[in-house]
Parts: sequence; structure tokens; C-alpha cells
Amino acid sequence: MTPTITAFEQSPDRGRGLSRDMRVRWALEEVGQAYHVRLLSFKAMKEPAHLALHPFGQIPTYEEGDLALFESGAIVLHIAQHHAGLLPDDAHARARAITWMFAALNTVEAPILELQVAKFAEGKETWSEQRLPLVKERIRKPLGQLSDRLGDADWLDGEFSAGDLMMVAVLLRLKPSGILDEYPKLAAYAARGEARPAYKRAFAAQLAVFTAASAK
Ligand code: GTB
Repeated sequence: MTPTITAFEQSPDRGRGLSRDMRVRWALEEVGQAYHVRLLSFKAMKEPAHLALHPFGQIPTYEEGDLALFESGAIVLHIAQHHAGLLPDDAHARARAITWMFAALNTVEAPILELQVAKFAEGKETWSEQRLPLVKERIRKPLGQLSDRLGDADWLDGEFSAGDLMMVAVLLRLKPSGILDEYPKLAAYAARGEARPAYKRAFAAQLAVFTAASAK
């Protein structure tokens, strides 16, 4: 059965691949699974039909038969567990790849989200400028540690896995800030992710949505 995911009708990132449907699209492309996309306006995201799928009224969601999921991490894990290509067969290596997914979401992405809150939601507050250096430091600490662990390896733990997919997706959110370039090994790691054909297909698909919406 072909799954259906949800995405922004007109993404605020202007098609730069920063919205969280991108990581789900990428995972589906990596495993070769075709998918449908249901596009939503901000208004539709808060209506009962979508809230029944996503209690927080956000994208992405994932529907496959009578299964409905939300949370990009849970969706990518589901895809990785049900298709070959994103998780190793060895039980310990598989558990480590899943650990990297959690590290990406809980340890690396959490402070990155704080930066976005500081810039966009709190940017007009008088104390916003003073807070920014602290927020950036909280991002840099795990990045330095991640860079040390990655070293000169291509991927975090052997072959490319769902752990790398999630980590690269999270790191790419830092690109506009310039912080990623402070860590050349991580910048190169993220570039390796972007160079994957599956990433490129996913990126092109989400950009096409934005381009079509802008042309209307
Ligand atoms: N933890 C959830 C997950 O991982 O799935 C978070 C989902 C989430 O934050 N979704 C956002 C959303 O639906 C879209 S991706 N927001 C609408 C709302 O909450 O009303 C977040 C996002 C939005 C915009 C940019 N951007 O413009 O760069 C980047 C990321």
C-alpha cells in the first residue's frame, strides 16, 4: 500500500528542505518506497480532520492503511524498520543506529530549535540579543563532541543508516546560521548526505511543491 504523508502547502522555508517532511521524504526515497503527499494550509493543520491524525496540529504525518503516525522520528523509524536499507541486520548495530536517531533529535536538534525560537519568536524582545550567545553555545557543545566522534569517517557507525539520515537532516537546519561551517568535518558529513541521490530526489520534490504554490 502506498503511504500518504502531509506537508506544507506553502512551506515557510521557501523550499529549502528545512521542514520536517523532508526527512520523511528522504527516508522513503532511500528505501525506494513511492508515496503520496497531502498538502495542508496552516488553517487546515488546526482543523479536526488533521488534529485526529496529529494531536499537535503539525506536519508531517504518515498514513498507511489503518496506521496513522505523527512525529518525524517515529515515522522515519517505522520506514526503516519495515524496509531494507536504513538499519543494519546485526541487532547491536541496529540498536546503535536507532541511538543516533535519538541523539540527533534529543541532543543535537533540541538546542537548534532554541535558536529558531530565539530568532523568530523572541527576536523583538529587549533581552533577545543578550540571550543569543548562550543559545549558540548550547548548540556548539554537542556539535564539537559529535565532530570528535565522527572523526574522518564517512558515517557515524559504519554504513549509512537512519541515524545518519536523521543527524544530517538536523545539521542542515544550521546551514543558514553559518554555525555548521565552524565544524568542517560535520559540514562535509552533511554534504555527503545531501549528495545522496535519494536526498536529491526528496529535495526536488519538496521544492517543486513550493515553486508550484508560488506560481499561483
Ligand atoms: N517533533 C515534530 C516532528 O519531528 O515531527 C515537530 C513537527 C513540527 O515542528 N512541524 C512543523 C509544523 O507543522 C513544520 S517543520 N509547524 C506548524 C505549526 O506548528 O503550526 C518546522 C519548520 C518550520 C519552518 C521552517 N523554516 O521555515 O525554515 C523549518 C522547520
